[in-house]
Order: sequence, then structure tokens, then C-alpha cells
Amino acid sequence: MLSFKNSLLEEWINEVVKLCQPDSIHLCDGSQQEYDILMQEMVDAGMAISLNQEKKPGCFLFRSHPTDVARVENRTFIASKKQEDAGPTNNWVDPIELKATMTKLYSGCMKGRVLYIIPFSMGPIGSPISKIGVEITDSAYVVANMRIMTRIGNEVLALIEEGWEFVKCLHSVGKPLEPGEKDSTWPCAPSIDQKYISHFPEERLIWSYGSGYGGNALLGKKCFALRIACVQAKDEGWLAEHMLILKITDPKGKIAYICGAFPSACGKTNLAMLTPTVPGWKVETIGDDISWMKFGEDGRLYAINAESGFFGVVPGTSMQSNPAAMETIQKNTIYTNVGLTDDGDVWWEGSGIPAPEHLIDWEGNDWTPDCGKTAAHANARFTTPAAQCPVIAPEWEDPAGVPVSAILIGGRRASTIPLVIESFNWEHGIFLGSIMGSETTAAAIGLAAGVRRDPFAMLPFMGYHVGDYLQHWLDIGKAAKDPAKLPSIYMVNWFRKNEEGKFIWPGYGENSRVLKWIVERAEGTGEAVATSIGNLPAPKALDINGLNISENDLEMILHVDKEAWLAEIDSIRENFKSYGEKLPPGLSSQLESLKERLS
Ligand code: OXD
Ligand code: MN
Repeated sequence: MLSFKNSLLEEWINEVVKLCQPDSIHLCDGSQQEYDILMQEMVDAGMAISLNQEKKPGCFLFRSHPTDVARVENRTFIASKKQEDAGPTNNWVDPIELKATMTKLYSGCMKGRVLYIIPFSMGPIGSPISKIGVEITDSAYVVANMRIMTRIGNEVLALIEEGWEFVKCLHSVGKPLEPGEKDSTWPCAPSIDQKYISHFPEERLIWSYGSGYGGNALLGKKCFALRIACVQAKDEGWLAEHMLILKITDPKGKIAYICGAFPSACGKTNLAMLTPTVPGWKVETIGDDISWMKFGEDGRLYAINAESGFFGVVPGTSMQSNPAAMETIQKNTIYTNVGLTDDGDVWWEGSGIPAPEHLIDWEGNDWTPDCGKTAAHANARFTTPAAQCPVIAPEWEDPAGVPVSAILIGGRRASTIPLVIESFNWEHGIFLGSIMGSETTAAAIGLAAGVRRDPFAMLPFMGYHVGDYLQHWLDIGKAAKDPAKLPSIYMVNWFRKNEEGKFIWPGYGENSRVLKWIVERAEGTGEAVATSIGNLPAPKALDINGLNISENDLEMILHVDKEAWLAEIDSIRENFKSYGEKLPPGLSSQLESLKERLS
């Protein structure tokens, strides 16, 4: 029996211990020494490889099981008491039934293993915007990653003991060990249908079983900071969002903070660390994935980065695409599923570094450039401390958060959506957020080709009904003391293609040209023209000095394609139908007004 001053914590831990039957228990203090010991144990057990210490000091490589390489959306469940509260975008299971199924799985699941208790804070410890969780896990890999991605240990435990509310996060890799059985290098449940990433929103409870990878297992990230937190945010009047936060400074030293929602794999980390090509402008990073926003006394929305590390996609990260990330990941970084070079360094596709003649690939096999396979898995990841980022803003851990001037929303759209649209007002901005999405191909993810709508890039992360979620965004606008102080909302699209199927906009650092216009709009100097779909940059308002783009291309990405928008309206209406009665009236009236303006 473990004993704590906080009886809720004590009861829950003892219940879990009884159910999961670990061999031993380890309460994480969060120290460097604890981290070093755990890492050494994993190296000794063959689960981790310590990389060449001259080239990559403090760095380790892990290789996951080939069946456990990414978030499993079809095994992710929102088990609200009522099905209608989960809505059409989530997998719902009755919570009583789900708990019965999972209790059987959890029974004895930690035999032969250590049960780690990780008290953690999402956001700076003690900030009025932060929240606390406790993850119980049987994976030392999870402990090590959680120490980078969140703030863990004694200081957080002290707050819980003082009576701070905490979210209960239970995780098991789902592979008990028989007496004497040798552990595998990446234990996980043997089949996909034994994996469960379950959320009980009313109880603020997460149960994850069977996977050791990323968002399935690091429960602070998607499970807590988005799926559970967005329910807390709705109940408490704030916002928990899948957004980067960046700081931008103009040549006169004036500062603005911008949040940005983009679906996974649309370059959020790159945008958060962008090197502007516009002379005199500077971008620094506050966060790259999760923004929690609350109204401050002055009526503005203040954002914190809920995390303390970056869990970024490795392939494609290079000195060209993201020099700041490249510098960040040179030390104290956990690499998962990249190639291991013969001199103990790491390599991946799109690194900008020529492929070595030989390496060991992410599955542990010999690899040569002509072998027909990639060295790194497409979803290989780095876990790296945000504090190491060369462009991290000094105020990134300010407990008060940073005041947000603008919110960007954007997906991957080859046509229709211009480079940037400024919303007319909050409600119109929420409408744009509700219709954002990316084109899919039937081949890629088994969906019908078309636009997959991904409201505010939260589709896989909404802990409740999408209609209620969008209504909450509308309500936040109504709750504002001074609507003029609300951030302006901008839809952006870096992914427009021409007739030959080539990207028109160069992206990366050149996106600073769009950021510049947005900041100038906030300052009242940037010029716009009102169109039927929103305000677009006036001719010459977008700074294209030194950019190699033809008149024709520029015209194409800044024009309203009426035919395409009329077709878009039909597709949006189809999507809105799936919300049923919970479609916010504010959004249907936005759709009707758009149609009127177009005709
Ligand atoms: C992520 C994701 O890992 O969005 O951040 O999938
Ligand atoms: Mn993300």
C-alpha cells in the first residue's frame, strides 16, 4: 500500500496496483539522475541504443515494434455516458462495457514489470492556465519521453498533495511477462484489436492499453492536453487546441503572438520555428503542437504551450526545412525509428545529408541506398527539450501565457482556398475553422477522394461532439468582454497547386510574407480587399520583394474561384448534415450568407 496525503490519489494508485499486479513500484521524482538510470537500464536490456556521444551527446535510439508505429485512430474511443455526446467524428463505446473489457485486459498486465507513477504538469507548474495529471505506466520509455514532453516529478506531486485536481492516466504496453521470460525490445500487445486508447470525459479519465508509441502512450499529449482538456475547457470557459504558438517581431521591435491550427503533417513544427525571408522580421517559438488559451484580466486571450518538448516527425527535417529543429535535436534527444549509421549516428530520408553506403534501418536490418526500403519509418520521431531550441522565445514558460493577436487555420488544399483569407469577424472565423480540411486520395487512407473536413485540426482530438465543440468556439466570442480584443482569424493555404500539379507557393521561410501582412493588418497598416469569401490582401499589400513568383501564379493564389466555391458550399452542406441537431445555427447562417455573397 502506498500512502499519500491526497486520498483520491492514494485510492486510485492502490486500485491500479491491485488490478495490474506489477512486480515493483517506482514513484518518479523527475530528476536527471532518475532519467540517466532508466536510460542505462534500457540500454543494458537492449531496448535503447546510446548514440555516438561525440556526435549526439545524450541521445538515444529506440526501434518500435513494426506494428506499433503511430497513433491508432480506429482504436481511439470517446466513452462518454451518452453516445450523442461523442458525436459523429468519434468512436463511441458505452463506458461500462469498455471498462469491463479493459479491466479484463489490465488484470495482471504488469506482471514481471515495474509500475511507474509520473506526476506531471501540462503547462508551467502552478500557472493558472496549467493542469495536472498522473500517468501510471509500465513503460520506462514512456517515463523518459514524458520527462521531456511535460514537467514531471516532486514539484508536481506537491501540488497534488495540496489538493490540486488531477487527470488520471493509466497506461500499459499490454505485455505481461511470465516468470523468467525475456522481455522484447519493444513490448506491446500482439494485435491491433487489443489496443485501446480510451477516454472517459466525464470522469477526466484515460485508459490506454496495448501500444507504447507516441500519442497512444504519452498520455499528456493528445489524450489529456486535447481530448480531455477540450472537455474541461468547454465546461470552464477556455480553449484547449491543436495549435502552434509563435512570436513575431517586426523591424521596429513590435511583438505579436500568433497561434496556428494545422492538421498533423502540415508543417506545424516548421512554421513554429520559421526563419523569415523578409528582412528585419524575426520569428521565435512558444510551442509547436498544443495551445491552451484563457481570457486574461484585460479581456485578451492568453496562450500557454501545454508541453515542454517537441515530439516531431523526423523524415523531412533538414537544415533547409527547419534549421532550428536540426540544432535542437543534436543533444539530449530520443530518436525513435530512424536509421543508425555505422559510426553510431542517426540518418533519415529528407535530412539533406547524403545517404551513407550502409546503415541499420528502423527495423534493425542492414540497409543500403538501393535496397528499396526507407531507412527511417515515415512517422519516425524525435523527442527533444523545447528549452534547447535556438529560437525558443525567452517568455515561453511565462505562467501568465502570451496575448494572442491572430489565429491561423489551414489544411492542404490544391485548389479553391487562396493563400490567405482574413475572416470578417469572429463568427465568420469560426465558420472558416469549421470547414478547414485537406484533400484525400482514395488510395492514401482508404477514404473516398475529396476533402476531409478537419475543424480546427481537431478531428482526431475532439473529446466531445463536433457541433458542441464549434458552438463552444462561438460562445467564447460571446463571452469576450471586448470583442475588439479577440484574435483575428485567418485561413491560410500553403499547398495550392498549378495545372501541372506543382506547388505554387514556395512555403517554409517565405510564409513570413503572409505573417507580415497579418501583423500589419493587426497594426492597422496592412491593406485588404473585401471579397465574398473574406478579406484578401489588396494588390501589392503582400510583400513579394525578392520572391521569384510570376504575376500569373500570384493572381491564381489570391483570387476567388467562384465556381469552385459554389461546389465547396455543396460539400460543406453535406458535411454539416452529419452534425444533426447539434449544428450550431451560427454556422448554418454563415453558410447561407456565403452563398448569397457568391451569387
Ligand atoms: C502529432 C500529431 O504527433 O498531430 O502532433 O499527430
Ligand atoms: Mn499534433
